Amino acid sequence: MFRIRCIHDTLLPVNKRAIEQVQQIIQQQFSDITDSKIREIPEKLLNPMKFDFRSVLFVCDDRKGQVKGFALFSAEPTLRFGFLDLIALSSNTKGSGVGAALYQRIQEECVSLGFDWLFFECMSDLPEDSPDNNILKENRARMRFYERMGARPVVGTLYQRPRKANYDNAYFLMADDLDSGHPLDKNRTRKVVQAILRRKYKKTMADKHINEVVNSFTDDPVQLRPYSYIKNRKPHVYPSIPRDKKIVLCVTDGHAIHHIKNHDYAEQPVRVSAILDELEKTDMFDRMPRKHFSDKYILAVHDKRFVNYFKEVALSIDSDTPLFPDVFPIRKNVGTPKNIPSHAGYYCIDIYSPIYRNAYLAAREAVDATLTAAKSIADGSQFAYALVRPPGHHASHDSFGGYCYFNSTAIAAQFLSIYSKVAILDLDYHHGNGQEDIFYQRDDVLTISIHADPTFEYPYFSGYKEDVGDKVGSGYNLNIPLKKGIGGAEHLRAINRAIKKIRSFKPDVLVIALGLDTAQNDPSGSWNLVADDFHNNGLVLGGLRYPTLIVQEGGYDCSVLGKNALAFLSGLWNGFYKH
Ligand code: Q9C
Ligand code: ZN
Repeated sequence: MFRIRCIHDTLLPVNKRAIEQVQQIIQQQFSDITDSKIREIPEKLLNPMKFDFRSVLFVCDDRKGQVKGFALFSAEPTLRFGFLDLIALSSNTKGSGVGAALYQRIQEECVSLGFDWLFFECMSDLPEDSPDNNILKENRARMRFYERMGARPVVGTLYQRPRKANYDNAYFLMADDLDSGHPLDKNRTRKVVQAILRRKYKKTMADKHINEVVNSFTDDPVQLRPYSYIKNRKPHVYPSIPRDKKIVLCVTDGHAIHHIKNHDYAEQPVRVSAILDELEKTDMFDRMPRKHFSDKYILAVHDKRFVNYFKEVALSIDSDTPLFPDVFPIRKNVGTPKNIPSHAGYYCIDIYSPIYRNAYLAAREAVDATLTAAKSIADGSQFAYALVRPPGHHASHDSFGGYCYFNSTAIAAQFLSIYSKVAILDLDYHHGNGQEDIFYQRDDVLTISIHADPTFEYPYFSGYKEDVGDKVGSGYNLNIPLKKGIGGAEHLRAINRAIKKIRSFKPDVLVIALGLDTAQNDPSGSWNLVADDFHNNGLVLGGLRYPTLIVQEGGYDCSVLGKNALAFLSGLWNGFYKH
């Protein structure tokens, strides 16, 4: 058993003992580090700014306080990079996973500080630099370890030229992009290298030599040596994220009672488990139990008679047969309908949305789950995802349709709008007619929907670009209808248009109605988005840095739902925390 902890102060006896052990390890293993440098370590921690960088010591110790390894790390907030000064294991810990755990802890620290690069030095593994065969073997093992962790040496520069006349080991500058995917921009890297050399070799390198090394960075982007020890770096590992940075996840765990067994009914319970299974492979989510919220939040956006009708009729059905509305009054001045099955068409917009006996209970639960996630946003979470069904965005003030009954997205937006300015962005393949209707005459909630053009796609009668809002709400509804068959690039352009509108509105909170029926091969769509496109969409939206509630809407190809949901959500996370 071991733990990794961060030492900020040198006052606690347990910390004092740990630092002494760290100093001992350095003395034993690094013959070129002077005693006075070693003695500086506690002061570095207490007085971080004195040494230009902010220094942090991570130690790995067991329950008895025996130090198994440590990493001394510095952060440079202006240039936004981390520098790993030293990482070492005590002589009896080798091969125990402690090294990897410490290195990953440093990567996480960098990511949580918003850095996209980590640098450090590592002794050359080239035969010409290590004449002694045993040393060569050690150096190669070390380099293999770093490759496995995702770091490689910078090549094509003079960095590894020996620094001191009496000491001829060559050290590579190692770079780890922390999965940011950012290339090493030449000019920024030059500044980074100058900062590193000035701090590390102030006493031994003349300014002139520092500048020579800096100026030797001529490739743009700066090149890294190809992987030579491992074939392919293992695919992206989602870092273990501290709890306060996880995406809050609230799921309708009782949704499966709403199960319409007609073979062509796409809105099936398995949609939720398909997504959940994929999310659970990562450590990115903090699952939150669903709380119960009063009906008043539903009634704040939905008509009371509609809510009562739906509840009474659904609960009164005692068979397993769904009730498909079949007669729709073309005029609504027919008097108040009675709460009887044959009047279902009064509140319904299409033939796709049966009242099933459990539909009310499931939709009610979707509202609770979505409000639970919304409340966590109000309480300060950055991201919260309501993984719910049935969906809601086709439900308007007094009607249901398109597999939707209560508009959870709108109910949550209304709930949040009490505290803050809310923008809703609907990314479902179909127009978000529900929110449009509910907020159409309001200027305090912006509604945007990107969807397939209603001239050829459901819901046909809404979603046109001319519909911009009404009264004070004029200018606060934006419809972006798009053609059949488009791909990720065109879709991203539409998102960027939406982003412009959102920015000028200056919301406090963003609510995303996340339909995944924009995916390639979705049975109800025609577009061609793949996981990378969902990730890119997430990146730009996360980069907006608004606290963001994501509500699951459509998406019916269960073979890709999970992958695409995770791609979008990790995109949001990366967009916020890594850029
Ligand atoms: N042949 C959501 O994505 N079209 N609803 C049915 C059946 C209705 C989609 C066509 C699409 C409703 C939430
Ligand atoms: Zn849809």
